[in-house]
Amino acid sequence: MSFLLKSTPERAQVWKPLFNKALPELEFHVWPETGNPEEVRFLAAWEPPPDLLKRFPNLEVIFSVGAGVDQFDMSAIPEHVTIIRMIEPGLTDGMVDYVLWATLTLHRDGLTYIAQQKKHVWKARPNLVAVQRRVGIMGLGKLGAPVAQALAINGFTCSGWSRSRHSMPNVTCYAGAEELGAFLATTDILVCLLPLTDATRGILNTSLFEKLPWGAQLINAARGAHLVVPDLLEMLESGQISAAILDVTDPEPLPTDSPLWDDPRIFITPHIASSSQTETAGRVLLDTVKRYLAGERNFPSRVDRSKGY
Ligand code: NDP
Ligand code: OXD
Repeated sequence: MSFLLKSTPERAQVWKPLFNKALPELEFHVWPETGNPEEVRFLAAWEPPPDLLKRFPNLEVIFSVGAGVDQFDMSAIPEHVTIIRMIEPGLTDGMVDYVLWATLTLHRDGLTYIAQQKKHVWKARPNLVAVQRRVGIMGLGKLGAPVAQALAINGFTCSGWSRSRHSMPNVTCYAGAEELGAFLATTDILVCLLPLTDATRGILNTSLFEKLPWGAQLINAARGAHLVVPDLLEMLESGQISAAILDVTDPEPLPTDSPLWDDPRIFITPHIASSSQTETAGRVLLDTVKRYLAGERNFPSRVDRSKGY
């Protein structure tokens, strides 16, 4: 029985000895070396190799080394194969840091001051304090919920929107399509932390932007395909949206001729909001494999194929 890792050399260097020590009976291979393909029961990858089941006919579990699974072609993964994504504290902490930074940047007019500095303009804008700024998080999952909590602790007036009803201290929670309008109407800074599914692709579009208060700002730290770029550009021109921080684009890397690069109201970061941290993610992966081998199947990180996340 074996475990196959297709990821970075840094992760392989740490995870292989970790697994070898804790589970010596499980062979650990690092792609492109696979050992006997018929022995591969577990695969951890960002993008699995092609012809997965032809290559590894006895595969039981695919782990995403990241939080998202939209990069997997689900139709090529048979139902009997369990899909597990990464939920680990390092990934969560990184996202909390990123969204706090992005929210504070927008809250304190950071993009305006960068643009002014380029033109040597000294011009103060009136300040709001955090409680006067309403931040709305789309997606209250493993990342969105701690982000909402952190924003609330930092004094922002915080709300969240998810598919099912959530409840958490100091965050007004909205649920489902019927409450989306009410959520948007009270959101000055909109943060997208939704998974990319058929239901959420292109959700950041004109119709949604028009439901936000005038001059609202956007942070997309989820996936580029959530955003309809021409709609954002149009909303920036009209003033309905005043600024955006985008960590993700479609495609990635963002083509050098994209209009997003040169717009002073847009701040681009190259998909660095957060990532699985080698040490903490390795321990989570090992723990999950141990529990799987002991017969456990209901992991919170198990992907529900009917929902797509
Ligand atoms: P989770 O699956 O834990 O949470 C997803 C949240 O979105 C849940 O609250 C879910 O609702 C909600 N949701 C899903 N579909 C809908 C819908 N149709 N309408 C309303 N709400 C919906 O995901 P994570 O928090 O772990 O991660 C979120 C995403 O962040 C990842 O899928 C990935 O794309 C992105 N990401 C980006 C990174 C970056 O560096 N930029 C790093 C890591 C992740 P409910 O709670 O009811 O199920
Ligand atoms: C992830 C990511 O999904 O890094 O983990 O985007």
